[in-house]
Amino acid sequence: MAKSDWWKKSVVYQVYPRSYQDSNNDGIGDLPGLTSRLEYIKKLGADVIWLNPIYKSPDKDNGYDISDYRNIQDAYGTMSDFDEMLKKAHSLGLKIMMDLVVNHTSDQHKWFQESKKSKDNPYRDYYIWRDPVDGHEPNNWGSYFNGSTWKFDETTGQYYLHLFAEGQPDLNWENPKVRDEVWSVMKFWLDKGVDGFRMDVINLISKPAGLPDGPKADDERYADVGKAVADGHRLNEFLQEMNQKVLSKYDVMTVGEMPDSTPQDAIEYTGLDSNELNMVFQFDHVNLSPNKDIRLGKWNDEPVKLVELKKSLSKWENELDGKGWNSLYWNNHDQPRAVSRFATDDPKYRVRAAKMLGTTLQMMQGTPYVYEGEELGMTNVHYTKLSQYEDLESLNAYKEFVDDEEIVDKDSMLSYLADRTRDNARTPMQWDDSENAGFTKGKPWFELNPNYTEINAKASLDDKDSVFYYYQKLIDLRHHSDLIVYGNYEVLDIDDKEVFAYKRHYKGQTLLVISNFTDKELSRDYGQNDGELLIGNYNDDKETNLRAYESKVYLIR
Ligand code: TEU
Ligand code: CA
Repeated sequence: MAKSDWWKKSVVYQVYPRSYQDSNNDGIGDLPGLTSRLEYIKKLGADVIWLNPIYKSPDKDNGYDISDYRNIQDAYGTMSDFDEMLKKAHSLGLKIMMDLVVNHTSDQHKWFQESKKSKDNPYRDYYIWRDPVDGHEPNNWGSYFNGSTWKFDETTGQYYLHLFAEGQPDLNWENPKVRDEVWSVMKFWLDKGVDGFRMDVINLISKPAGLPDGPKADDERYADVGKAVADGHRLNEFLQEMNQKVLSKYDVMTVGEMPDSTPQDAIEYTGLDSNELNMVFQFDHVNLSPNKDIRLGKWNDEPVKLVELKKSLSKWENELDGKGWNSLYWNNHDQPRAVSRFATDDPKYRVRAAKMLGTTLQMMQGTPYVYEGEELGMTNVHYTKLSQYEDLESLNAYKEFVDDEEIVDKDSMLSYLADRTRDNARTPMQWDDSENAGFTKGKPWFELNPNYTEINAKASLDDKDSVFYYYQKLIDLRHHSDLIVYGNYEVLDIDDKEVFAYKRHYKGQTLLVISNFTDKELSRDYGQNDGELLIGNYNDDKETNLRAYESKVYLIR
């Protein structure tokens, strides 16, 4: 089938359905709620919606533990609600990209329920079972969600592998029957007319032969499982089989979520002749400023240094140019809110800073992703008590590092959680200033960020200087510019600690992008006097003068 590259020209809007819009007042966002908000997403100008998992699930990890791939979670509605949502999206010209979570299932999935019954059950080999070694776990891998990746099961006296939570056993991709099951699930949704997949941790599906121990420091309890498993020796083969058996038959968009992948890996999967995926989500820039104590990993509260951020993003821009394709994101349902993390949520600068970040990212080469609420400049929620958290990653980390191992004190850990928790992204969408921000008339499943009275969609839509309309303009610029879509990338003054500036070049034209990441007034000259201002977050242009969080884009002919 002849493929077009519409996904290179598209902007994706991510919807976390649980927190988007409740339609029946049970406090949980749902599909009819989303359907009622599609015009809003269309108005922003997005082309594609990435929908986080909506399948049947015990919800240990908010839908990333699936117990039935072909049915809708009751709280989200019915299959006919889904069909209606898809139909309306298509009628508005919006595409729907589904989340495909097939590194693991829920432990409540029928396959796992069978698998654990006996060693000779026909489904035994759908998962990864091993005998104990010297009475303990088969190897030293540590789960992404803390503790060992192995869980002992009394019934058969073996351990099963789970890279994430205990309730998320890993599928055995070595088994061709498992792969056929996955292809069949994919076809089920593609034949309904969905427009693509975001593939959850797809670079973890091929485990190393023999499942050997991973490298670890003496004071570490477990080895980093990402380093031990990511980009395994059969990954290319599995992805090519997926392409040949499924994807090649449809004109769809695919993005592989790939913790621990390098640009070289990404080129292999998304390269022009790879026949695997369109693009990957890499993690380098969201993994910056980890704790100095490696045992604590991402748990820290130090801001990212601009020079490191520039180096990280520039590396991906440069290395993939002409060879692969980037996805561009500041945040998603696993990350803190962009404006709080990479700029400031100080009310004095928040709007300016949110627009500055939008400019910096969306003018790069790649497909931009906007996470729900980013277009309003929604902020972190700044929790101070453990009881306010919901996400199992945060709760497990606190338990392991504060209660069990006592390697960090309570106050520091609470500060780290506030800075980095996934819950920052998961507070409900802020629609207006009525009770619960118009998200629900019932009791919300998760406390709202109290700043919804100020920061909400209604206020944004009523204000022509809002972050929303600025994002709308950024998206519109991309839709009308091959320079923005295809141009190559040149970072300027990479060691400048205050300004992120770069150029894009295409067919003799140059785009110049300048962003002041500080609250100070600065002076910089990149030749902007010769350019035509396309967009900026102040109402006038002072050329070489850069005001607090000022960002502007010039076209130089
Ligand atoms: O996330 C993959 C992943 O690597 C996360 O563990 C991520 O590193 C972490 O959230 C950041 O601290 C995907 C999904 O996006 C996430 O929501 C799921 O929990 C996870 O896979 C398991 O399915
Ligand atoms: Ca609901």
